[in-house]
Amino acid sequence: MLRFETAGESHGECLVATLNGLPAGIPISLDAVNRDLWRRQQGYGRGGRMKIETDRAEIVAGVRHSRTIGSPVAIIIRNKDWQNWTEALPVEDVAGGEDKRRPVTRPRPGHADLAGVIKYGFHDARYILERASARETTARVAVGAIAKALLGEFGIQVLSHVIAVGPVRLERAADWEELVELSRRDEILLGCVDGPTEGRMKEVVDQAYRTGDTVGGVFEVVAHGAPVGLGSHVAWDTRLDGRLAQAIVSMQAVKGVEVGFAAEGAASFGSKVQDTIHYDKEAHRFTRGANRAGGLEGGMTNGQDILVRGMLKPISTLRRPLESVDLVTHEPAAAAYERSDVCVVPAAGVIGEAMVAIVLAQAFLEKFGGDSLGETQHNFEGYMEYVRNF
Ligand code: EPS
Repeated sequence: MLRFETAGESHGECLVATLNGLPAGIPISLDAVNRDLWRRQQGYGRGGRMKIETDRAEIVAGVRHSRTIGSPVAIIIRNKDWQNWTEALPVEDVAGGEDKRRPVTRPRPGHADLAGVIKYGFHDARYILERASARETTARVAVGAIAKALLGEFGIQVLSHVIAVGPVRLERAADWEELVELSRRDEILLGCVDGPTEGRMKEVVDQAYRTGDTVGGVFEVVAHGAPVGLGSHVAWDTRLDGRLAQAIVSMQAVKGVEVGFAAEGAASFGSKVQDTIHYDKEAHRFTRGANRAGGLEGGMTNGQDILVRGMLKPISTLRRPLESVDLVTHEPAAAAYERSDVCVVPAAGVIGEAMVAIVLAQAFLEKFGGDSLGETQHNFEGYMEYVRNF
């Protein structure tokens, strides 16, 4: 069973992740991990924090000589901003540091602040927001890059693109080569494959900048090359579509998820929605008339590209703050603001890739197992030969 955990506060010393259950022998490139961390930091509308940080993974266990050795992989990503918070957020409560504390007593609508302070018994939302912050996703992206390394050994790749920012939407399908090209760019605007549409998305972000507002959107994660049969129809918690949905909605600010063309399908007749089945006798394989199911039928992969979309609400920290109430005085007060992002949809796409890669790697290892990469490959190849002869 592939398991991962993260720890770390947004302005603490570092973010930490552990990943346990990988076979030995998977090639790991720190450059590839750091490239995904860099991609997560990009996008038009990112805030001041991204100018402070240059996220880099330090792998401190589980990888030796560039390959996994079967033991838990442990990763650290240091927060450069920590040096500005050493007195405000110390581990030990040293006497005299009280004046350095910056209590947050005006909870932000839409953030974890209010429910968190009531639940955990604080009158300072600092202790909640430090962990609720999407900074935590840095650790998920590092883990996702390791999961991608496993999947890559079996020809499975996971990428993303932005299909909507506010009301501006990409009105055409993107093909896989466009996503590959997008992932190689060294300058990222809004992560949309269509230039004119991306330009209109930028105008929406500019409008949010001008008005002290924020804007959300929709990203799509595509997993290419997955074999038929990952996940299972037999139980609610083995259905892969449900597991992917949980992974995507667990991301900060994501309020909705769509597998394939779900919304469109709900508004159409069945004859227009199902992907017809065909057989290519020369290639010895089943083919489909379309991919509206997003690569998942009955909670199992069907061999087509896996399509999962995340719907992101606008970030809840607004420069022009919304109405709130002071936790101490109970008087009306403007919500807290230090700094924030205006738009994070392209970054969310990269985080979505990580979550999809982790869930797929889990399902992959459930099916094929193996303590070493060679053993996993042997199991995989045997199954693929069986599928070819089916
Ligand atoms: C984030 C870092 C945070 C926020 C953002 C995500 O940095 P700071 O709070 O120091 O500015 O920019 O977190 C939120 C959007 C949020 O609402 O908490 C990051 O690394 O992605």
